[in-house]
Amino acid sequence: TQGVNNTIDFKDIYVYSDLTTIDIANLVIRNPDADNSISSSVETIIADVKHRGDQALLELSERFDGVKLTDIKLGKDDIATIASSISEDEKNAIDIAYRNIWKFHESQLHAEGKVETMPGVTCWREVRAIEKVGLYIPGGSAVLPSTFLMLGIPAKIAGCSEIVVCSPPQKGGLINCYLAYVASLLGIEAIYLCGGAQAVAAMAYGSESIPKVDKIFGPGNQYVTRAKTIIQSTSLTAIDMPAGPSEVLVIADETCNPAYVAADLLAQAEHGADSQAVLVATSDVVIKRSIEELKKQIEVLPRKDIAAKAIRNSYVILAKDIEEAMEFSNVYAPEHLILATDHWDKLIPKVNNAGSVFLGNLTPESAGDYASGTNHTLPTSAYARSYSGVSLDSFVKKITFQHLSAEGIRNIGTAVETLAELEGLHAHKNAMTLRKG
Ligand code: HSO
Ligand code: ZN
Repeated sequence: TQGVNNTIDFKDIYVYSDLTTIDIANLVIRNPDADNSISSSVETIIADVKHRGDQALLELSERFDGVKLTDIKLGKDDIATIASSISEDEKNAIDIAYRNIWKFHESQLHAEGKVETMPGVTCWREVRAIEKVGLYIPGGSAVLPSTFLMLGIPAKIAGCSEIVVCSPPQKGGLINCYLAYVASLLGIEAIYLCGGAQAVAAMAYGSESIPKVDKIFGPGNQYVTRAKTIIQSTSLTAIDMPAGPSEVLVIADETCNPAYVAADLLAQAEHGADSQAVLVATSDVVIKRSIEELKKQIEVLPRKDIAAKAIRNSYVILAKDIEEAMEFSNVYAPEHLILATDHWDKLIPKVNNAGSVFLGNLTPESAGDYASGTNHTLPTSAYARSYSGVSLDSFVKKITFQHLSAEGIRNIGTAVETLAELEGLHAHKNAMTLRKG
């Protein structure tokens, strides 16, 4: 196996105090070799779908998914039949996740009050659902019904009037039974058998079968991500967030359980060879024992090869104390942050940049990935410095309203006139003067 790296080791172990600012900046870059070579093929696909619609989609499915479809749309009856094949235990598990995710997202529905900024000047915001949303549910190396729950539930709670779902066809030209079950729970009546960049293009521009949407959500491979970035600036369709490979940063001190730390790192690593699982620990012993555990646990994983590659793409940092560890974490801005320590409560105020945080030794990321209630669609690649994860807010707009009474005009009129005057905008001034009388 010449040229194949079979070792299961992190790229390196660094001592935090030895790192320069430049070293840290380099460690924080996730995909140094992410190239743009796929851009031109994604642009070709988008143009093709835009101009030839369904015909292009059918040909692209044959080329990329190896499936000759006759119909892109899978209807309600087919979905119900496919969904019926899942076991009771599987149904129960999905139902528990569904209820918890629903409960947590429903709690985000709070109305704001009206504010009288001056007597007679009333301002407020009202929430309106984004009317048409598109959910992309990947179906490649892993089919993720959990992602369907994470996107479909807030879309339903928000009250989006049209929820378009695209997922690549499986080999038999259908969809996975778990996706079908989630669709039936959500009352979604159609799934479009369409994946990759072509699905994004279809939802952005519409085709004979696939309706055009206002915003596209969901993770995907490099092609899907590139297509989302392109359509965001070239069509009227928005996207949830820029998405890169998934990542976790675990902060561990002497109160951690190294077996749990290893398990959490591997849970991240099995997502993809380009995933990153970073360990920041406050002691040599914790590092040594966590790595030993990781080497033991990885052996029995069905996705061992993927996980091993991700670990080779990841590193460990030895910090002098938990504060130093937090300092690095805030610069890294991880999608997932696990605080593997009994002293997690005092760290909460120190978390500035992270997508979703898992507190204490009994809180694995898997809980949030599937069933605790929080959303697992989160900002990666340090975007957690400025982006939030998907929530109910992602599916709504907030519209401001205002009303001025005669008293309001009396109170605010002169200020508006003066401001218009100083900006040299006399039509603005006049719109107030006429009303003031
Ligand atoms: N960790 C992934 C979500 C996921 N995990 C889905 C398992 N299934 C990104 O947050
Ligand atoms: Zn996961």
